Amino acid sequence: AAPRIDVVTIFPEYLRPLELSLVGKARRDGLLDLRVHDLRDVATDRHRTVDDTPFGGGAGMVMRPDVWGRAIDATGQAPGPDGGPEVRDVVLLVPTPSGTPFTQAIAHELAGAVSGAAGPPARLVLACGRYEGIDARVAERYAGEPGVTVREVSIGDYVLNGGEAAALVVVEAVVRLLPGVVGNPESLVEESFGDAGLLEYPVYTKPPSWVGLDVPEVLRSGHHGAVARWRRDAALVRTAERRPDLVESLDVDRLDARDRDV
Ligand code: 6GU
Repeated sequence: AAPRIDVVTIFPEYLRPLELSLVGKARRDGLLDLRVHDLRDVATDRHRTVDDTPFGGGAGMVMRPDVWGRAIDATGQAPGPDGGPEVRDVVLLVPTPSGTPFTQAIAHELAGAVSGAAGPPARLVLACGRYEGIDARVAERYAGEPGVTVREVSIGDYVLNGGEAAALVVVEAVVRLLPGVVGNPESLVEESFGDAGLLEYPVYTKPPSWVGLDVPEVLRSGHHGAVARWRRDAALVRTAERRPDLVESLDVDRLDARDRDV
């Protein structure tokens, strides 16, 4: 069976970009079983209510745990492609500005989990909250469920109106790491946040001169050793300028000996 991802949201149309480009192609090629669900489908009143006022007072609305519980449980009821029920471990991922930072390392973990890199494949369920968030008992309940891992993650230090845009980010970051999705897996290794923990070096293509700006001569020299050296230096300079926090956490043992005093 293809790796499975379920997204639950009150705005299923918000996830339409997942029909496009690399993720859309992975789905059409049968490399990914991605399903988007409308949270309101499991609401029980005639207004299909999913939220209510916060206990303790305060502004805004909070999403109801009973509605979320039914929606999350329902993602496991959907039969597999063979029509039979599936029992698989679940990673419940909740995008929230109060979460732990979402990183490339987490993307790799999730890709490994859903593709069954180490053991039976897990299902990944993304729960997109709106308003002031989801009643905290939802995370608590599923964290206590055998076979379920709950991860509350933030995609950065800014506030979004809901988890949907973050879910798009998480799905794209994970899906491109699934086996067979990126045609040339070499494009996965030289990237920012790849092995070395550095930002990517600047890249150039034709024309060699544009509006008075020239491509660095070394890149046109055909000297592969010199090109590699230049790119390595440029990556280090760029990282030091833009992300001093990353330089702090560089693993000295994984640096080229020549880089250690740059
Ligand atoms: Cl993951 N969700 C929301 N709603 N806002 C965010 C976020 C996530 N990450 C940063 N801001």
